[in-house]
Amino acid sequence: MSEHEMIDTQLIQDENSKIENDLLKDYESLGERLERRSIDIRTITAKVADYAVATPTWGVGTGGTRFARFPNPGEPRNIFEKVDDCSVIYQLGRATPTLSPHFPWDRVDNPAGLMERAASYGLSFDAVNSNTFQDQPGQESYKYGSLTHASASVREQAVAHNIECIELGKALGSKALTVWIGDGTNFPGQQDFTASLERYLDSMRQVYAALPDDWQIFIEHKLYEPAFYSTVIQDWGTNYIAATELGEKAKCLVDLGHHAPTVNIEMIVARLIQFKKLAGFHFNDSKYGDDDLDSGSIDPFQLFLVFNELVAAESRNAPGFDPAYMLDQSHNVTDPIESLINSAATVQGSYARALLVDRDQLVGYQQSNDVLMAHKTLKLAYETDVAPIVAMARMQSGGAIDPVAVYRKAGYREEKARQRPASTVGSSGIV
Ligand SMILES: [Mn+2]
Repeated sequence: MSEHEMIDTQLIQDENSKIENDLLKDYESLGERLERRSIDIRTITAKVADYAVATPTWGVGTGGTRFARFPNPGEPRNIFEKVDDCSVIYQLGRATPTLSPHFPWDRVDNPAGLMERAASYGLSFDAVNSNTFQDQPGQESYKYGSLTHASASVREQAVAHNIECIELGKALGSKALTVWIGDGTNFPGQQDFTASLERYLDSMRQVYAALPDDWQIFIEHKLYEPAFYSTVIQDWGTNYIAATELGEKAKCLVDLGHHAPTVNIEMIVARLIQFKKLAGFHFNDSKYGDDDLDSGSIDPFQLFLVFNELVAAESRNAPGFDPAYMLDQSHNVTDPIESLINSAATVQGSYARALLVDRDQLVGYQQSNDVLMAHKTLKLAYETDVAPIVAMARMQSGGAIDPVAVYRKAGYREEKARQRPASTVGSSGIV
């Protein structure tokens, strides 16, 4: 357990005690129904309790759109305050023991002090993220690209930033660098497709060479935005090619919002697992063009189908299968702490549902081409209400049965609104 907590633990216990009996009844009832399907609810609960997803430090700031940003009161003003907010998400929800920092936003002179602050809450650091999609004061501009820029000096600057991120990450105990670039074009003819990818590979080979032995590099693709005609690392195919060209330590990161509409993401996940190139996930959801809506808020069935592939890989001990799980969301109209608590629970719930799939039965139906029953096998798991399992896992781990209700009752946001006067400079969330 951590040394200190942002939310009064007595409040959590008091609130839990009011609804604990209801939870026990729901849990027992679900346990009986699962027993009829030869599933032990306690085994599932233990797995769900062990499941963890990283919180993005940028996620606790208010996001925005290209039109405007409407800041929440009490926004964190620096990485230490972001860590404080992330600790609330972890304390109440118990699903998020790691943080994924973003540089240069989260750069500190004293990484040991930052680690200490995080550790005091029981938190540690996951993959670090570089940023070459935004200009920093006194630097050459990334307006026309970064790792793929036509100018060698801009590429060198972008490579150096990524190598610096590895150094900063080492000091924080991270083991992976996630690289997403905004590079691409808005006009046909603006750049040569082949030359820009070749420049990307040359730059990334230099970053790759700086990786410690026990580190990995996660490549994140994105179909479009900020570039609107072409993106250099636009899809999982180019991502896979780049990861294969670079070597074993390079893998492909799947951000759920970075695909064309209607793309079968779960199938991409299966392919990457099969060829040992799945780095992990940035969980979020998407309806049209936005890639940072709350996980499972738009298409929870898709999230379940992704987890169905993950659990299938886990149950057959797929070689090299060890994905990193992270949330990557931007919260424009909700309290980011509430959204992240809720999203982490949604992701856990999708994992729980996927654990309920009767895999032997599924294989049998697939072998005999019983299409309807194969589909119904998945649907039975998906349609099971797993909320009592997720709540029980949370309570047994010391969290709140109803974390959002406790968060509101604790008055954390109101307290921070008083302690953190609104900043007039910059923004602390992705826009
Ligand atoms: Mn992402």
